[in-house]
Amino acid sequence: MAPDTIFALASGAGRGAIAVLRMSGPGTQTVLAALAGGVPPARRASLRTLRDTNGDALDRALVLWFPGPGSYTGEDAAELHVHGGPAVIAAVSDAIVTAGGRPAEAGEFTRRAFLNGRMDLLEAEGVNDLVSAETRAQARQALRQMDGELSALHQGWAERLRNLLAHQEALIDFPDEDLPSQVEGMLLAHMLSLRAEIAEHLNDNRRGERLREGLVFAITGTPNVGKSSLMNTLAGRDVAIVSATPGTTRDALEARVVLGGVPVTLVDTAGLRETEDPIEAEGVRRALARAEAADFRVLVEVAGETISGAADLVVANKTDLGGAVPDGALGVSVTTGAGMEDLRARLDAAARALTQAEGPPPLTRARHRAALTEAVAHLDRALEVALPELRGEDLRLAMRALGRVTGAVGVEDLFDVIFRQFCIGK
Ligand SMILES: Nc1nc2c(ncn2[C@@H]2O[C@H](COP(=O)(O)OP(=O)(O)OP(=O)(O)O)[C@@H](O)[C@H]2O)c(=O)[nH]1
Ligand SMILES: [Mg+2]
Repeated sequence: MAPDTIFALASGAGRGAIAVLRMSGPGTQTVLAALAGGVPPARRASLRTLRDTNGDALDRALVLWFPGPGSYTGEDAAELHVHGGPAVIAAVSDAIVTAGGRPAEAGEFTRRAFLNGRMDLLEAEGVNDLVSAETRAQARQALRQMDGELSALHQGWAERLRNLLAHQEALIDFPDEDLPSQVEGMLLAHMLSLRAEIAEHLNDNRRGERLREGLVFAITGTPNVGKSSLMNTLAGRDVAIVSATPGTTRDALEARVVLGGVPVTLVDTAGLRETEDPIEAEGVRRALARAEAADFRVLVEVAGETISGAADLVVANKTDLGGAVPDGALGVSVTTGAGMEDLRARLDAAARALTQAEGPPPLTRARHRAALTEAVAHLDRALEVALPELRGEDLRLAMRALGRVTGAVGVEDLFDVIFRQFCIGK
């Protein structure tokens, strides 16, 4: 059965100067004939009057025709750049439905691009990440993935595995030749180096996933040291209640900021102390849990009143009161602003260090990590087993695991999960 012809608003919702409606599917030419009086020259912007079935004018629009298979989806496709008011968008959408189109589901254009071999699963995920990117650093990472850098890495590994498997099978088929012991030695050496390379890539401190998802920085310390004051200053708004009463903050409070080009959720927590008050005790429990799960912990203390605790950065606050800043701590005064520039620079650097990847593009999803971990486990087994037939089976399983990352094999069950995260129109 031929696929439906789908359409969607590809530009943002709401009023705008221009709105882009895109469509894809075998009925695209029919829709263009009905609305625009025919198919304009391919891949060139043409000004056309769009009309409904009664011949009433709906808008004057730029029409772009992208014949398959060279389009984004691999199908016949088109874009209508119409005036961006809700009435125009609604009227043109109605006319497309009348001409045989139906509204697209989330991610349906990119799903078709994948199914038609225009991109692999890693590249499709890169498209989604680029659309969702909030910062330049995230966009850069997404673009590398969309452009196929991560795919090339995986394809290279898959290619080497295929080669190993071919040699392994030759060993099984010609057991009596003279070659075997030499070939087997080489085979094992190659398996070992491939295993090491994939394991090295997994050992990346989750940089790519952290950049994609954003980081969590927890602000902890004893009561009344100025944690909430610091949070408000870093967030640039009044997120948390500040007061001279120790034990003011109970719930963990969050604010989204950008540090070093990375989205960071700052978490202000209850002051840590022994307490009889069950509500405050719950706050302390939550504070400890949030600090434990955070990517980075800022421990605040008051200059001159050193308290030790686990931290990635110790901040000695209230230097305006004259207390000494202990070794290894960063002295600041949230009230006067002294030292705050240094503190921001330190936080920027920490966020960058936690997410920056040198060399090959990093993994960006738990899905990739799980599949590669499985591939390494199969390679380990292949290296251990003595029987060539069994080794071949483990190599095949390792290849399957790798193939699932790019979508080369067995990912039908993943489609809905992956493409549902896309926005409609992508
Ligand atoms: N002198 C001085 N006072 C400060 C400074 N920063 C905060 N304070 C004051 O210290 C008191 C406590 O500030 P908070 O920000 O509420 O402290 P906290 O650590 O969040 O306290 P809890 O929520 O109770 O744990 C308030 O009266 C603030 O005005 C500073 O740099 N210098
Ligand atoms: Mg507080």
